[in-house]
Amino acid sequence: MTPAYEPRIDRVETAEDGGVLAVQWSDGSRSRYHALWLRDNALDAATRDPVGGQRLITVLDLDPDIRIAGASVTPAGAEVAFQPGGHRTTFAPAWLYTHRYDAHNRQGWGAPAPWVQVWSSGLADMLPAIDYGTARADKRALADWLAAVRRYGFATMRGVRAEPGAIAEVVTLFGFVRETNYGRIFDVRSQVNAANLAYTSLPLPVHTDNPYRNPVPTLQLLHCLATDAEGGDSILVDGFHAAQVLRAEAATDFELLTRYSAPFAYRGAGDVHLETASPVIRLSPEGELAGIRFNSRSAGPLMVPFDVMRAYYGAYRRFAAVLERAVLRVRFRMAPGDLFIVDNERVLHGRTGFDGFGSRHLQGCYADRDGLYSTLAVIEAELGRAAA
Ligand code: NM2
Ligand code: OGA
Ligand code: ZN
Repeated sequence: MTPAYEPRIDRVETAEDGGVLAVQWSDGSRSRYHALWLRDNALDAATRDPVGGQRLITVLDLDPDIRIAGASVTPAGAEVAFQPGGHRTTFAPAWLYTHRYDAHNRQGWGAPAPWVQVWSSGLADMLPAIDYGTARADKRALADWLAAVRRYGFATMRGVRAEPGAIAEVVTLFGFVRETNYGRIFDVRSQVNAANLAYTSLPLPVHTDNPYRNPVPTLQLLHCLATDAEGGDSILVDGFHAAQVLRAEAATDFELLTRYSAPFAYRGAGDVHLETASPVIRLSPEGELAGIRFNSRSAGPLMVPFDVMRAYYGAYRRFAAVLERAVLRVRFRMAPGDLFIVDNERVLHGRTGFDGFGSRHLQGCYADRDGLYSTLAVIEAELGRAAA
């Protein structure tokens, strides 16, 4: 972790007739803030509920022409007085620095969030891992593991009792199980007349789960209870890395996959009919790489414009080929008691086929990423640690 800059304010000035506050930082950088934005984001008890921190005012309470009548540096930070209304409030330097929005470290178009670290097959030698007992007993170790999920989009765990239901206890370390039509937890093993190809012994090319669901489950866990069967190795690919490779090699293909929605559908054994659509590569409105949705088994008929269809298939095929590259994939074999968790909007998972006569039994479940990030932030704050 790079040592964090401890923000100090050298000087404040008003500009644009009081419409803007300019802050000169001790590291030489400078950030501008609008008076309207500052008034809206005041952190005092008249603006935010001191207990829960929720905002007490609405945008309609703000004078759109509000101005800064005066500003100065005090030991507590930047003190600002507004007109009309005469409201006076102080912004702590760390808060102002964290929330500076004046052209700073914006990643390039199509790049992931700054905390994301993309990976390739080399990660196989250093898979993020923790022992279940350690995760329960040691908050620091748990925080490191959760931070690995945020950074790499996956992590492994050992020593989870190879018993049905144990996977749900793992989820209580950071959040809640997300129940679906497959149940709270589901058994992944070879069955006759399987309603889902996951419940056969067929190989599963890398995919994200439940692409036909909106909202899509953002985390998936798989826990191994038994593996006597030949085959059935696990495969993981960083979809964000694959997207970056695609962008570097064929920018127009990357763009095509971000520009159109791809439909996905699943009709189970008569009892479900789920469908939705999402781009295969999803960008935020700011152009940040936000999600991957890829699953051949559940892809619906594409409905891109006629003149785009051929090019879209070209892009889709090229991305599928990138996802199959050996240099991008990590392959490992789960043993009973092993578990892995993936960010289901980033890291694709798959398996090699296995001998249907042996016994291979996994249990899986879904959960939500926002809850995991929340738990991580709370533990980091408890430990007095900056976000890793
Ligand atoms: N299972 C394992 O999303 C999918 O259709 C992949 C999901 C059946 C819950 C399999
Ligand atoms: C799944 C899946 C992988 C495996 O159940 O969604 O992809 O190893 N399973 O069986
Ligand atoms: Zn799956």
